[in-house]
Amino acid sequence: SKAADATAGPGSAVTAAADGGAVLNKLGLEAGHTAIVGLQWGDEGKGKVVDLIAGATAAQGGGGFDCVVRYNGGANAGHSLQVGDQRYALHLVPSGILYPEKINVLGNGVVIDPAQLVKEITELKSRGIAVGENLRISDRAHVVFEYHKVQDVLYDQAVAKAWGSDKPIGTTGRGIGPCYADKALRSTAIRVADMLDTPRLRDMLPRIVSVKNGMLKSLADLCGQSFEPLDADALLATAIEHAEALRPHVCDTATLLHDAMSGGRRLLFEGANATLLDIDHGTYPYVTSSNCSSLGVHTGTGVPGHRVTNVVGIVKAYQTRVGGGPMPTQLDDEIGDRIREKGREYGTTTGRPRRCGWLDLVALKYTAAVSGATGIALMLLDVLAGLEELKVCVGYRHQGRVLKTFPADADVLAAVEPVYETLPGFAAEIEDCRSYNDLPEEAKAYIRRIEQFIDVPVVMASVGPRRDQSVFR
Ligand code: 2SA
Ligand code: MG
Repeated sequence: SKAADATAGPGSAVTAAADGGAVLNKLGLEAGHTAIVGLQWGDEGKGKVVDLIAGATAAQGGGGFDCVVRYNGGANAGHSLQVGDQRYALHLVPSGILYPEKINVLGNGVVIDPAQLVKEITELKSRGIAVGENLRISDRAHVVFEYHKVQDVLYDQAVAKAWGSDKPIGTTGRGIGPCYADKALRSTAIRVADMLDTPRLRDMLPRIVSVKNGMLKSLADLCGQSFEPLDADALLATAIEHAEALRPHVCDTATLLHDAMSGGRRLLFEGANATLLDIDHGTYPYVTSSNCSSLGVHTGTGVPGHRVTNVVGIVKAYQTRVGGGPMPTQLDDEIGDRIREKGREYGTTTGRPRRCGWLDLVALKYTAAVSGATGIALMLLDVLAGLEELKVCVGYRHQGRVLKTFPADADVLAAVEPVYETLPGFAAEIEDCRSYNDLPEEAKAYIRRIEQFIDVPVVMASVGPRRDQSVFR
């Protein structure tokens, strides 16, 4: 409720009680383990939905979630949470940290940047949030080091040099791709368990740094840049320091989650990035390096597929994309600019302006299927208020034909011409709507068209950043 939002602090029982159990019932999440997954190119507003749901406690009836679990990605994710007048920007720590009774898990599929994680923990503690036994880190997760970040940036530059400016992925520079690449390469990878074993780390890290320095020097040469080799001793000292800070949180998280499920506890999986950025099912090669669709839950945590019965697909009422890669419905006009300004479409992690455009229902139908969405949360609907008409993309035309499936080839996706359907816009601002019936008829028609096209119900719509700015069907 509005009153609770205005007065209660983070994690306070008042906030949880006010919008907890009721929200679960409204979303159809009374039972089962649940995944929250973005169905576009990220920044759909997953953080708000996770926070709404995580706020539900078992005491509120409906049996709330006990564990909030990250399964993919790393510090390339950015969740901003608004609780009362407090704003939190989290990159690695799961959003459930604001509730003292929740266990927050970074699963084996997450890549851990120790410097970033220690920084987030320190900041949360300094703002009065308890971070102890409630944060668990997988001993099997891979660790991001400084050389991964240097490689991330140099590699995109080397690619730009070899191919020209359209080719680079436009990564976040957080070392994500190089860390997952080392995971696949194996010999130069360091997992959290290795980092905690100081003698092993002392043995491994200097050898790895010598290999990395050789490779980074070649990349820098290719880019015509000077390169200062990384200092293995300094990296080792920092890594040992971070390992000590993180040690109390590290465990076998797959076993922890299985024990939790056996004990009747409920799990909430928090996706980072989004389904169109999934390395297998996204718009390859313009993707990130993890399985960000709901499919990543299973490999990224050790919880098998049949255990996750609810998948809430998070969808923005329009389309955005940041970094490289095609986006068929992109608007390079005043409507695109208007959406960017009203929706504050600038990256949480890198601050980059996002490309904006009309909602792409062809892509959404595909991602809803891949991620197995059982319900849709439609976010940022308020941003569309005031537009005379709303377009949605209902087909891709390519070389004179309308494609039957979402194309695997990024060049085809770049060449398609969207087939639009036009719906009437809604003139009135909707940020004060508190129930579905408060919405203008045109907004309801827009919602109905979406669910009809993708054949998944829209269970909630968001009309503003605050918790109480949510309407349910
Ligand atoms: P990387 O750094 O290797 O993962 O970059 C690869 C591509 O993936 C894109 N990318 C993103 N795009 C949008 N949002 C991202 N993170 C969100 C944020 C967090 C979220 O707000 O920062 O919504 O979970 C994100 N992360 C990666 C990137 O632009 C490259 O195109
Ligand atoms: Mg974001």
